[in-house]
Amino acid sequence: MANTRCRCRARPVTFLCHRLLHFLSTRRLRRRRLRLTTTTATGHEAESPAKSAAAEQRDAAGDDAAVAGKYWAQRHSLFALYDRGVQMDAEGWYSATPEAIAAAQAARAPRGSLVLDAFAGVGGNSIQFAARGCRVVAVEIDPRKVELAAHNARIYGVEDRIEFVVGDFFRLAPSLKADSVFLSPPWGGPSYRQAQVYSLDMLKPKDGFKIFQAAQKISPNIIMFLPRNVDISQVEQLSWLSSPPLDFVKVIVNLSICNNNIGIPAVVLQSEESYVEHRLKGITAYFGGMAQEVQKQEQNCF
Ligand code: MGP
Ligand code: SAH
Repeated sequence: MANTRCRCRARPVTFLCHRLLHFLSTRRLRRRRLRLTTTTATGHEAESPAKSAAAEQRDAAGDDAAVAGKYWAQRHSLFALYDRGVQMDAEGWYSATPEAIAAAQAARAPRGSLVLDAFAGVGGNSIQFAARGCRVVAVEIDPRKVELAAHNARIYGVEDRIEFVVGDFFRLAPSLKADSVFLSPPWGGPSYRQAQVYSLDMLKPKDGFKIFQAAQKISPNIIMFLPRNVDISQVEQLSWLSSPPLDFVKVIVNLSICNNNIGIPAVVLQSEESYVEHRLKGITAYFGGMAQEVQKQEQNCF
């Protein structure tokens, strides 16, 4: 359905620097500034004449113009059905997981399982988990985004498999149950690229360790979508947060970790680079049963 190809490779991570290209494209895109508003399928902007203070603030951010132009160009790779009326907001434009990547991430979850999408945004990941045949609880703090996500889910015909919850993941976490948890938290906006190495402390609204710990209380089977410049050694450390502490041995490439078979539930870390049209978009880290699933699927490839 998408004319976008996604290549997800489980391999040691190499950091690709696009900053020069990005700088050049940013200058060009600034000139073609598109306002960041809810946008309809026809490309007409559905912005109300009296812009909210929050919208004004967003528009004021220098990066936003470039982001809007850039992501408008990428709209069909973000949502292949964009032209059927998918709706976005400012943050949605730069945060939605490109559809082919979201589908590849969802393919790691067993069909019929219950997935918690803790930071659901405008629905990019929830929709693909539901399309995979999973049941989804989609938590999102911004009520407007929940409306957009529910609308987008209807376009994909998967709304009956997603339960949308408006709320703060950290407050809701103790009462949530799921077979696996998907984490795609805010990275701090498009300026995440300016960090030479992105530290997990830079994730929002809490640092990556706290986010991971909250998820771990729900399930050890976790998928995390992270910036391509993330400090991979920190990602590896996340799997050591288990209590009681686990012994690990490294298996498969240098990023896969499993327990040493002493009777402690396996915690496995796999990470893969997620590409769209040969462009590295982010790093997907798989933990626990999700990582085992990745290993199984990778082995079946050979
Ligand atoms: P990007 O790096 O801003 O775009 O985002 P691109 O086109 O790769 O940039 P360039 O440097 O090649 O020009 C890439 C992808 O990362 C987006 O499509 C989103 O899926 C994801 N992403 C980006 N941001 C800023 C966020 C964020 O704040 N939160 C989450 N969850 N994902 C983000
Ligand atoms: N994966 C999504 C994008 C997620 S962007 C997609 O493909 O569409 C991260 C989202 O986390 C933002 O929409 C933001 O509003 C939301 N968020 C931020 N803090 C949150 C919190 N405490 N609880 C739940 N959602 C939160």
